[in-house]
Amino acid sequence: MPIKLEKIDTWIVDIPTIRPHVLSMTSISKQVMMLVRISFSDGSVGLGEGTTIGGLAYGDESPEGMKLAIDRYFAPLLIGRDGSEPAALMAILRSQIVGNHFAMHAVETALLDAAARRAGLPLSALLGGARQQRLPVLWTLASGDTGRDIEEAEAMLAARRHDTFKLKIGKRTMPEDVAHVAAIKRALGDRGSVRVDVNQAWDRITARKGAQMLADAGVDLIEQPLPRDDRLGMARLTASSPIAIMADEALRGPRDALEFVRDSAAHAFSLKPAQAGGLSAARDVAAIARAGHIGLYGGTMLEGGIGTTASAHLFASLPELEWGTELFGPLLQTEEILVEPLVYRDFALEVPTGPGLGVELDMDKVEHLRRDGPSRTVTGPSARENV
Ligand code: MUC
Ligand code: MG
Repeated sequence: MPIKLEKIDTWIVDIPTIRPHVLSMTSISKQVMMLVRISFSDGSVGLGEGTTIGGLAYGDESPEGMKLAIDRYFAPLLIGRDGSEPAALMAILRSQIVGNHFAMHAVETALLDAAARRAGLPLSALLGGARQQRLPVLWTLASGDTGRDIEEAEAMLAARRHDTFKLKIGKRTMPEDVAHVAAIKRALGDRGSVRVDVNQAWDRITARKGAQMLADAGVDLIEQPLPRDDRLGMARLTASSPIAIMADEALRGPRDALEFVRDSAAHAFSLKPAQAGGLSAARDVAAIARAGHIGLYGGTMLEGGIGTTASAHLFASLPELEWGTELFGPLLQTEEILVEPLVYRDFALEVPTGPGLGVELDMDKVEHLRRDGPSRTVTGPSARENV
């Protein structure tokens, strides 16, 4: 019997971060999530999330734009249809809607979550099955202050939460940034591995010099040093750099992945399901990376619990993640919106094993935090500890 897709709810939720998070293009002190809930005639529901960084500063879609796109354009294409075949519904959306990768990802996650819950299987089972139940997770040091970053890294090491650190650079001059990174790497020594994310801020000559200086400072990898449209620059840097070059913002789906492989324009890919256009598109990116001998890294858009869990199911199903993951988004937020928080222990995230995503939204919390909700006062436990 067909299971009718009856209703799509979307909410925007604002959650402050535990400290300012400074990237080359913007600084954030709150994270804005667009949450989706899809309800079906058999009583089943599925959850999804579309989250980006700094409104429109990072990518082409904003949370408000995603909500509008889903309410106004996605929902009429889906409501009333048989909801039991997520791939068929996604094909309808993709035939009628151009781009909108983050919104597509949120809706596909909700469709797959509901299908997996109905089947009584974890979402990873619909993606081929989990190969691992614990994903290594790094932490991003991005306070903008060297001393504070070192203190933060020491606290994470002491708590056995993270031993790999990504430093956000690109806001200051390259030599200032390298001095900042080198000071942190010196303080951590062999206890912590360090990599950097330039978020597109360098030009070719700066990147060439910077790669050598960062290699000398003991850094392992440079993420998206050049503008996202400079693939030739990335290819030249990949050929000359003494340390690994990773593509992030430049990868917006399987086609970009294929061209990066063709042009040898990266040593590693940051796999981001939202940027790719959904979990199935991201799985295609991963397959292309493997075929092209490109290392994989499980990236994040600093999503909350729903988006982070969706990525975790995909990443857990991949044969290899040479560069680990950065699925720490919920830990950067001061409020927990899941009934049971995700478990981070011994430098890893434990992938939920229950049906679907295996996590539930705390709807009281969502009601309090949602932008158009009845009240914006939060009463539950707040102010997440730093570690
Ligand atoms: C990015 O560019 O990778 C992921 C981790 C983090 O600190 O920022 C994001 C975005
Ligand atoms: Mg990045």
